[in-house]
Amino acid sequence: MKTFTLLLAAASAASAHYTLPTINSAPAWSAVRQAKNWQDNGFVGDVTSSDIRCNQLSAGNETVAVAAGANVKVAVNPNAYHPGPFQSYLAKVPDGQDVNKWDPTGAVWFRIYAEQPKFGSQLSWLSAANYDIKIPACIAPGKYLMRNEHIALHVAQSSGGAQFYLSCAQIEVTGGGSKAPTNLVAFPGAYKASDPGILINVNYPVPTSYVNPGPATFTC
Ligand SMILES: *[C@@H]1O[C@H](CO)[C@@H](O)[C@H](O)[C@H]1NC(C)=O
Ligand SMILES: [Cu+2]
Repeated sequence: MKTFTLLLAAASAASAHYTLPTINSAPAWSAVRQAKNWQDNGFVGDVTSSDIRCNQLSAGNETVAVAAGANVKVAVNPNAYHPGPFQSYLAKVPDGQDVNKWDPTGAVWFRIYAEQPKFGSQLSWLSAANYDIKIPACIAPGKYLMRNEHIALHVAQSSGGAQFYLSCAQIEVTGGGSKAPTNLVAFPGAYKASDPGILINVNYPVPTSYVNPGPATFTC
């Protein structure tokens, strides 16, 4: 009986996993670098693994143009079912580097979006199939990687329990300005398993605040 219950739990957990395969309706895994979970919908659990960077399986082959100040529509397939925040980061592709292949190691990422829940008798998150993420209007034009993640917190009460669903998209920002991004971080490096937004019981007692993991969000 116990085994049966566990199997059911495992089956429902598996069906609740997801990928982030596209932005702005581009063909799946073209302007988004194909992620290791593209078939099994699995997650990254170790924040010290290099998979926390892009969970990358293979290079991209498209770039989506977006005006600075406009939104990028990030799709989650089927949807970000689990409770937890959506977050987005950018890293500028250095001059002379191939946007399809550049490996964004080191402190190159700045955060542009961090979802906060609504508070009440339980935490309430967007858990959406699409997230509209605004590209800062003041950043320099050029090619960027956009690291999008959903952090599932349903079993995050034990260390290593938080589940990271992520991928890296390739965009070319047009227009814009010249403000230098601040609060740059590396992946791995930006998160610790013990961060209060990663090691957290979201069910009991119901939190009255939530601290997003990562650096302060960059603003223009
Ligand atoms: C880009 O990659 C996708 C996914 O691997 C593939 O289906 C598509 O054919 C590729 N496009 C080009 C132009 O190589
Ligand atoms: Cu799941």
